[in-house]
Amino acid sequence: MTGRLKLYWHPISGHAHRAQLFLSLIGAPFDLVEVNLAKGAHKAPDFLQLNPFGQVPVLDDNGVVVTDANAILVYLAKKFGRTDWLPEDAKGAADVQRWLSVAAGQIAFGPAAARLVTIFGAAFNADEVVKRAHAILALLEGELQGHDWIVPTAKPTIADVALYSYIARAPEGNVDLAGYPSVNAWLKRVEALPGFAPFATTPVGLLKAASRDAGGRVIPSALQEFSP
Ligand SMILES: N[C@@H](CCC(=O)N[C@@H](CS)C(=O)NCC(=O)O)C(=O)O
Repeated sequence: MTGRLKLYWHPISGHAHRAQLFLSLIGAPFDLVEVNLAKGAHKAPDFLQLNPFGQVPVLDDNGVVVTDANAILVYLAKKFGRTDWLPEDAKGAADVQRWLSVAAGQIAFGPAAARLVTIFGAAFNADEVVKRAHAILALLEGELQGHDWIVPTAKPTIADVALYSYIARAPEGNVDLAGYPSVNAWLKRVEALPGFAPFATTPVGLLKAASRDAGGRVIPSALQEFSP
């Protein structure tokens, strides 16, 4: 008998949400294990044994440990035979991988970095990361015109899952999504998928007053939560 999957996670991590979202979309039985980033639990020896990078998310599948959000998506799609989310043919797989690279590249260094500035006061040049965020959003806006999903197929793929969390919360990093109607329509399509798991909102950046969270948990003050 095997136990449930365990996802080491933190509520305001977009990378962790990416993994949680996919687990939820495919209906895999899992438990969340909150890693206390504020107290440095991700740098403690027992966690570093799981992930030497000292980062969430980490998936533990009965002793099979998978680190890195995109690697977790691939693992889960393969493990559960979900070729609908990750095609097996050469071109289909390459089309998905292309966007996983964007999630780990332009998204991480654009909207995700902009959010790190407003939530944690990260030492990035705010104007530069916001500019990068708009560059990738403009590209995505073009790609999504006339298509439901980022790989233009009839159904979503793990590429959509990989891109969702940090784009949805881009306003928290002072990245205004108003000029991107196709991106907004795509966000809504993802949020309407059966099994969708909302990502907590943090009232910072453009979300200081408002909170568009599709029913997610609101973290009243991430900064407060992260003070000792
Ligand atoms: N490449 C990793 C990046 C994960 C990552 O940046 N996680 C952040 C939370 S969003 C983290 O744990 N940061 C703590 C640290 O780097 O010390 C992935 O895709 O999982």
